[in-house]
Amino acid sequence: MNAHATTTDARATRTAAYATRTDALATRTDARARTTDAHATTTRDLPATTMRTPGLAAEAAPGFTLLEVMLSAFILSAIILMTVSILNGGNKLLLSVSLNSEAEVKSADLADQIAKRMLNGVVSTLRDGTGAAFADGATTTNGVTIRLISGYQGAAVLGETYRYTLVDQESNTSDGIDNDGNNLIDEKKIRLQRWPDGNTAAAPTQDQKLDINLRSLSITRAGNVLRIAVVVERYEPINRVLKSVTARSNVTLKN
Ligand SMILES: [Ca+2]
Ligand SMILES: [Ca+2]
Repeated sequence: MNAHATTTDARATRTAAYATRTDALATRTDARARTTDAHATTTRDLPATTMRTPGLAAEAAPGFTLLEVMLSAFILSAIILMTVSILNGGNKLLLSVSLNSEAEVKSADLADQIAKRMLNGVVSTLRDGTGAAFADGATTTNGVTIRLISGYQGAAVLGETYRYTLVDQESNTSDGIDNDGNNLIDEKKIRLQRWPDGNTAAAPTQDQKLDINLRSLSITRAGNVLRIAVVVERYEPINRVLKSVTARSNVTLKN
């Protein structure tokens, strides 16, 4: 009976010990639970600071507003228009300068051609384009006739005669059309005739129209100086405004 009681006491002691271990386990579980709570508290506290970053991303996510897109498109269009306008203006200017130079070169070339011819020798005869007198101080618009002295045969003067006259280039000389497409209005041309002597009633040995379109020719005699001016016309390529270019060249006669 005592042995049994002792065994029962021992069992009770083990039960008590087990209960104690269970309590300890419960205590550790509680402690772990508190730690978890503390961790949970910390974790819950974190979003209070870190949530602000996702908050900013959430604000940027919707992208540009319609107004912003329209404003950007307007600004871009304005820039493109300005660029095209500047480039176009540059092209107009370049084309205008190029054609202006071309007209000036052609008209100056003709004036120089007449001038150089007169410089070739001493003049024995100087008249206008019709063969009429060309007095000092006078201006002729129909042309000029000049005979250059190349030598003498007894009392006779030798030398070729040149005549430059302003003639119609084609049938309609007032329509302002560039018919031959060389950028110059073709209404008038310079006709060059050449005779081996002073007999301008005879057939010339040379009769041609010089390759330039003119509006007018003007030659003024001032002493032994001839002031030659030729005028060419053309339309501006872009705005179609009629433009006139005048080239002047002076030649001093040897006599
Ligand atoms: Ca014409
Ligand atoms: Ca022409």
